[in-house]
Amino acid sequence: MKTLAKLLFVALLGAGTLHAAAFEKVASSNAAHVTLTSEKPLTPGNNTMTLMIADEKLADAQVSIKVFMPAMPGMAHMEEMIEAKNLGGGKYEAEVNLSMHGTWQMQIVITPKEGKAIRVKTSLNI
Ligand SMILES: [Cu+2]
Repeated sequence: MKTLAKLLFVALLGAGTLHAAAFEKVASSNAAHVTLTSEKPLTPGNNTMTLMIADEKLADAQVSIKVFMPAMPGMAHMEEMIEAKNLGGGKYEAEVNLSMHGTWQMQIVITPKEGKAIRVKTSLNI
C-alpha cells in the first residue's frame, strides 16, 4: 500500500472505532473468522497482535500461530511458531516476530476443548 493510502486507512480506522488499531485484518476459513489487530503498525521485529475469534465454541481454545516466508533468492526459508495467550472471551494475544520486510504467510491453528482443530490462513505485508 502506498504511504498516503496507508495514512488515510489508519485515519479512517481511527475515526470509525473507539479503540483505534493501526493494523486490522480478518482471516477467514469455512469454520472460523479471526480478526487480527495491532495497536501499532506492523514492523520488522516484535509485534503484539490481538486475535478475536467471535464464536462461543472457540472462546476457550488453544491457539498457535506459524508465520513463515518461503525461501527467495539470497534468503533461506524463515519460520516462527508462537503460542497465543488466552485472554478470555474469545480474545487471544501473541508476540509475533517478523524479522524482515516483505510478505509473511500466517497459519492460525485453533484447537477447541472439544472437536477438531481449525486452520485459518492469511498473509501479512510489512
Ligand atoms: Cu524474505
